Amino acid sequence: MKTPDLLSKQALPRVAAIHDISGFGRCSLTVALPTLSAMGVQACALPTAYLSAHTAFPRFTFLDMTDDMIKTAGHWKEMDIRFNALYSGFLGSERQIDVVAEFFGEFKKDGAMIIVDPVMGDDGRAYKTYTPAMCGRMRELAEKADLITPNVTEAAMLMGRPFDSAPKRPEDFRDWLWELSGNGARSVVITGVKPVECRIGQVYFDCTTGDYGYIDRDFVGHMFHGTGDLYASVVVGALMHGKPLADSVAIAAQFVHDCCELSFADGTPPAEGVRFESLLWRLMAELK
Ligand code: PXL
Repeated sequence: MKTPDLLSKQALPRVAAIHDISGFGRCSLTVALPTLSAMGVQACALPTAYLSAHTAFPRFTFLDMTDDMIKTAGHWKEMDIRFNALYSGFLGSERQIDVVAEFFGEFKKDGAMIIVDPVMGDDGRAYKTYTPAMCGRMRELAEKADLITPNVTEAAMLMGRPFDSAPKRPEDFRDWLWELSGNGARSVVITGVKPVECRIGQVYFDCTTGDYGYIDRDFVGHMFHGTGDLYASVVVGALMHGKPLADSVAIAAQFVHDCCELSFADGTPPAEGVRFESLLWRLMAELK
C-alpha cells in the first residue's frame, strides 16, 4: 500500500470521508469523524444521506444527499483540495456508485489511497435501504480501491456467493482474499470472522507484501452496532500515519475489543453502538 505522500506539504494527513450521518446510534460519520480527528487526521465529510437513526432501528427518516454530493465534489475541485485518502462507506442510492466512482477518479491524483468499506449488510442479510441493484454494483467501487474492508456477508455479496458458503476457519479464507484482491491488485481485510463462539477476528491480505494474516480477540458479550465502521476508521487513521496494514489491523482489533468490553460492562444497548468516546484518547498513543 502507498504511504501518504502529501504529508510534507500539509500539517496533517487529510481524508475525504464518504458515509451517511445517522443522528442516533453510533456509526458512519458520527464514528469516522471523531476517530480520525483523535488520530491526528483531518477528516472532510461528504455525507451520502442523513438518517434520524441507523437502519437497524424499527423506524428512521432518510434524506438522500446524492445531489449535494455532486455539488460538494464540484466545489472541492474548484478549491483544488488534495486528499491523502478517499474513504467510502454506507451509500444512500444506486446513483451514488457513479458519483463516488467519479469522485475517486477526480481526487485520487497525487497518490491518494482509496479505501472502500463496501457497507451493504451483515449476518447474511442486506441493510434495509440497500437494493439488490446497489449491492450488485458495489463491486464496481471495490475494484477501484487500494484497500477494501468487507465483513463476511459483504465479502460473499461482492463475489456473488451465498453467505452459507463462507469458510469457518481463518486459514480457509485465502481463496476469498485472493479473489477479492483482484489477483493481488489491492489489499483486503475481512472482518467478523468467528472460528469459535468466544473469539472474533479479521483475515487480511496485504498487496504490498503479499502477506496473509489473521488476528483475533475475545468476543465480548454480543455484537454492537457500528463496530465495522469504527474498525475501518481506525485502520484508515493508522495507515495515514504510515503504519503497515498488519499493525493497523492489530491497533483496530484491540481498540474495538476494548470499546465492546466497556460497553458490555455498562449495559450499553447493542443498537446504540459502542462507547468509543471514552477511549478515543488511547488511539494517539498507539501511533507512537
Ligand atoms: O454500520 C453500518 C451502517 C451505516 N450506516 C447506516 C446503517 C448501518 C448498518 O445498519 O444502517 C445508516
